[in-house]
Amino acid sequence: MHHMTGKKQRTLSIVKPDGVAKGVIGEVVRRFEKEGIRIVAMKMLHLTKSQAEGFYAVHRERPFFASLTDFMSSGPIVVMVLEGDDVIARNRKIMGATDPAKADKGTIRADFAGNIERNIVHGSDAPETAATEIRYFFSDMEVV
Ligand code: FUP
Repeated sequence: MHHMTGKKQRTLSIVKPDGVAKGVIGEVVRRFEKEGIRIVAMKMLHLTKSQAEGFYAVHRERPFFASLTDFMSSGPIVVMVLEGDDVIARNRKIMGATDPAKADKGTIRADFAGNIERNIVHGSDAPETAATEIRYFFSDMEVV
């Protein structure tokens, strides 16, 4: 389907440590490509605790912050920049709801996630956060 009036956007996607451990990097990438979303940057890295805290700084007062940042620094992740028309919303639809128990059938989280914390993928939620999150992981030169 062509989105003639859609606005080209970029968003940050992360395959979290549980997704890498479960061997679903390729499956996540396939779901993006199948929808015509372009991957314009990609790398694997293993966050330190303080790098995970920096990424999730907006959540630092939440009760789950310590556990979430322990999890996010527990193993390698794959970070990607996705590009396409309305890609922020489209990515979040492909991901499914934060809590996999509430995620629609056929979404990444419904299919693979264990619980609300270990939920396989991250996706930016708005253009401003997308820009901030992309900058957290990628220099301009690393985005094609
Ligand atoms: P999302 O935008 O779907 O990633 O969800 P949020 O920004 O609300 O939450 C960010 C991350 O915090 C989630 F991916 C997992 C974690 N989280 C919890 O561990 N417990 C909660 O109750 C809510 C979020």
